[in-house]
Amino acid sequence: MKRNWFVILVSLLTLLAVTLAGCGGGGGGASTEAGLPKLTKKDKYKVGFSQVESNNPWRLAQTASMQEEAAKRGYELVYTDAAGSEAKQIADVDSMIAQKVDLIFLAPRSEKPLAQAVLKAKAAGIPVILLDRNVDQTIAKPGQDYIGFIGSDFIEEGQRAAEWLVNATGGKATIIELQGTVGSSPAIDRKKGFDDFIKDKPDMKVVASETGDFARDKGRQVMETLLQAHPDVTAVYAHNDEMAIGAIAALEAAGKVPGKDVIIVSIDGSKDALQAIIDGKLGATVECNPRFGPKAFDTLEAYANGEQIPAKIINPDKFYDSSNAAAEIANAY
Ligand code: GYE
Repeated sequence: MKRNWFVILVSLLTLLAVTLAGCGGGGGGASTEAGLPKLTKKDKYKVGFSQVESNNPWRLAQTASMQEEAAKRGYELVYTDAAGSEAKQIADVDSMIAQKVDLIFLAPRSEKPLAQAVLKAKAAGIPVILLDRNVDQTIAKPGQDYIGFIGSDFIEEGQRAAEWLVNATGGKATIIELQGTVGSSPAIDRKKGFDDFIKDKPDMKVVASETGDFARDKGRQVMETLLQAHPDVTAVYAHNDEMAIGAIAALEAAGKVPGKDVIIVSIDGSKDALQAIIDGKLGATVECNPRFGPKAFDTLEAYANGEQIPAKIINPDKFYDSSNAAAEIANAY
């Protein structure tokens, strides 16, 4: 009998100790309280950067920015390129875990499969910062499973593209939408932002919406096919510039004049896109800033200092159309 009471007492004390430890945090803020792996302060870190693919200027600019910033701070950067494959990206994160990097910067290809990679890194005691794309928040949570997300507000990007298109077409358009990579957060949110903005505008009609995987040639092929079914199209909304440029090629091949017969709007703000605006082929592009290096490494250092890291750090985005493309092209990537 006495022994039972003793067991109950010990269990209660253990529970109390676990609860108190969980509430501690020692000034680390939300990000360090909920079981996130810690980052010990060091002069130089060995960090991983898992890139999705390198088939467009946006990705190349992002990689260059990360490499430059790592070099500037004298950090070792373990860089991988998943070449557009989720399986490869998961394996890339595994190899970073095996190499015992201090922290992983992950640009996840899609929301669900890469959320599992975040959990694996956490289990191995390696903190993760998400760059430019997010993961499924029901599987992995900021401040708990990964430190936080740095990137653009994709819903707002979609809204801004829609707003420009409504003005440019007088609120009347037959639209083909070229979506980004299936299951990726920018594709999901850029679609949502655009759809929400036009939902009470009955003359803005999306007649087809298909993925071009954020790639120029895929965008061109998909546009060629969709044009056959919808020769009456008057507008294109592409989730990135590369697909918009592909769509321009498809329209020209079909004998249409982009910028006149068909108005095009996209997202990213690449040099090629600004040139297409100057040439009168692309109407406008919402900037999505790829230069993550300084902010990414500042966030790493802030985390190591025990500062509270927000769940989302949002990059401000500019906007380019015929009024500023010529003045801005020299600064574009
Ligand atoms: O718009 C696109 C890239 O995830 C925000 O991915 C990024 C997007 C960007 O391949 O061009």
